[in-house]
Amino acid sequence: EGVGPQEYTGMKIKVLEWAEEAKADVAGKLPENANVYMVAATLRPETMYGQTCCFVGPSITYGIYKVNDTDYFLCTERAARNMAYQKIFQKEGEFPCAATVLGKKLIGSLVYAPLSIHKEGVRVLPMETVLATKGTGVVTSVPSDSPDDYATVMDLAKKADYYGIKKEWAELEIPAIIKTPSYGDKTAEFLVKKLKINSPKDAKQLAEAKELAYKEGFYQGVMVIGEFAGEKVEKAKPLVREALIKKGEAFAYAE
Ligand code: A2H
Repeated sequence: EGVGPQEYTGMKIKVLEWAEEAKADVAGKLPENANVYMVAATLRPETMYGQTCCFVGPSITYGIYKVNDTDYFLCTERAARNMAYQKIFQKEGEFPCAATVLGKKLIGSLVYAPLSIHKEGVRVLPMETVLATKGTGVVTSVPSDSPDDYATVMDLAKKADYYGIKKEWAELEIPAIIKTPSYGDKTAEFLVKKLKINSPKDAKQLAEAKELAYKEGFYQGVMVIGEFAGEKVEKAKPLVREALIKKGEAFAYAE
């Protein structure tokens, strides 16, 4: 990546119900009252109202790391190590692993995404393009504002059987989060159509769409949902982040 550290927001996405296949891997390995959070690294905390699912890489191995007596984080080992040195865990430099689970076994788990309009929870779904070497290896999906997320949920809904998921898991309502002069209030959908992106594998066009969406959203965007509706994105972004951190629903994570 570019110069200097990337300042992510680590979203704590609580596991409400494990997928059947994941159950066997976690059974007996965690205290009964343990809270397990999937941690998603995001650069767009102001869009978290629009989370519709949580992506994992199907062939990535995740660990469930002990944060303190009650809380555990699910992420890659690489991320857990970084967090341990950023004093996110109880003991600096230590990241005890309670269990490991392959991404594809997590698919279908029900999780609670803070701030999302989908209060009943969202599903864990596969994203082939998740990199194990970036962030936490977990990506929260905001298809209103991320072209990658939009292209992926469209593909998942289209090929639900192939992916072994329920179609409706990929078809949750996509609320408008940000309005911009160039792309309206459905930035990702607009750019995916404009650049004729047909699949999550259209890497080159998606990189371009990502760049355009990010710039327009940040500099020209106005919030149309939530506590800061009517405010410019530039202003709302750090405010939403602070509010999430204050509520204990997110934390600062850098790499
Ligand atoms: B962003 P950068 Cl609404 N593999 O969050 C692939 N992508 C990853 C990842 C990984 N291991 N870890 C994080 N990401 C995604 C929201 C969002 C994001 C929106 C719009 C654009 C956007 C919801 N998904 O990212 O390479 C995460 O998706 C485009 C900049 O570190 C994270 O922020 O610059 C972003 O990529 C981090 O990308």
